[in-house]
Amino acid sequence: MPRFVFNSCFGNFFLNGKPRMNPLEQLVTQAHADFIDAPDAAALENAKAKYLGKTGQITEQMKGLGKLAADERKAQGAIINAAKEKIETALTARRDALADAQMQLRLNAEAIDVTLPGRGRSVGGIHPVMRTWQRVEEIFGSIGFDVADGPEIENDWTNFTSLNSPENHPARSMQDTFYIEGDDSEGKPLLLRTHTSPMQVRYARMNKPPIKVIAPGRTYRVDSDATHSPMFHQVEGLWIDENISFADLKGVYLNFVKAFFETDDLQVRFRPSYFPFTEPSAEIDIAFGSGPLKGRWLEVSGAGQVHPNVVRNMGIDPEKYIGFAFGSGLERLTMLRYGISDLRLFYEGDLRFLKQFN
Ligand code: 2U9
Repeated sequence: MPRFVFNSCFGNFFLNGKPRMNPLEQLVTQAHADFIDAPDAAALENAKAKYLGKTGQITEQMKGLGKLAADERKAQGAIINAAKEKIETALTARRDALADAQMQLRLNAEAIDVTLPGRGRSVGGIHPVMRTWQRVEEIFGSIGFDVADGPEIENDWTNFTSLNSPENHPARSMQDTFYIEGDDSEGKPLLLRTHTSPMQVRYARMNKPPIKVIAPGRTYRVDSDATHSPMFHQVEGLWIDENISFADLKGVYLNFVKAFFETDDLQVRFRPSYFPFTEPSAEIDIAFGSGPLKGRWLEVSGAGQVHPNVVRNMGIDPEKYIGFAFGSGLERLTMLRYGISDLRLFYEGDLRFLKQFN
């Protein structure tokens, strides 16, 4: 029978008179070997449970301490703790080694060839609607029109009331409006402008006649299909002076469409219409004398003589001053110029479409 003799001071064991590793040292050595053998993190955690888990061998040794006398418990406790620390150190070392190996595998698999040539940055281009916006500003600028700018979030008075669409007036329902939560300082609703006209009202209130201005910009209406987008672009024009007539409107607009479509071979006609802010009002149609759209009347704009109420709301005396206004959709002008059939193409961000304009 082998006879173990335990020296509690040094933890040394003698077997049959020869020095031997004590059971705790053996446990540490075994744990170390088991951890090294663990091929991955899951196996390592299983090996850990064998020593440090609830029923692990170190834990069981700890439980046994309760049966020992106080001074022996202290000495034996220190020895078990020392063994436990060694096992934990071995565990951490193996965990780190496995994590490093894992990372190395990933680095190898995801290696980047830094010698490959870069992809480069392609040059962006101007959106076709923006191109139209720029052209419109250039053309009207060349005949003395200023360009107005203003907020896209508007108040009720500037967007509707000042433009002869008082509250509860049926004309308001002509434009389905996006309202913003919360009111302005006077408790009136805030909204996304439904047209660019409020910019012109603001401009006219800050400038004296003659007023000669265009207002291009984004506008918003609750509308979405192949021919309507909830956000779209308009350009409106306004000329107010002491003696401005429909003849001036016709001259200015004809000059614009000829320059914009780069042809003199077109006709313009006015059809009676209704807008709350103009009286009389008209739709403007054009017809090309050649090209794929030859001979077809195409609606390009609304227009009219500015209503005296609107002139008054701009802070101008309607008895002395008179003028015209017009409004066109920038998308519509762009579609006619390039022969685009679906409005939604403008907003899909498809480079195959957009690249054709640059
Ligand atoms: C002020 C007074 C009057 C601008 C006008 C139109 C007619 C018009 C539409 C064209 C296509 C809007 O984008 S669209 O749906 N616009 O028909 N706009 S007269 O009248 C004004 C503007 C400002 C102070």
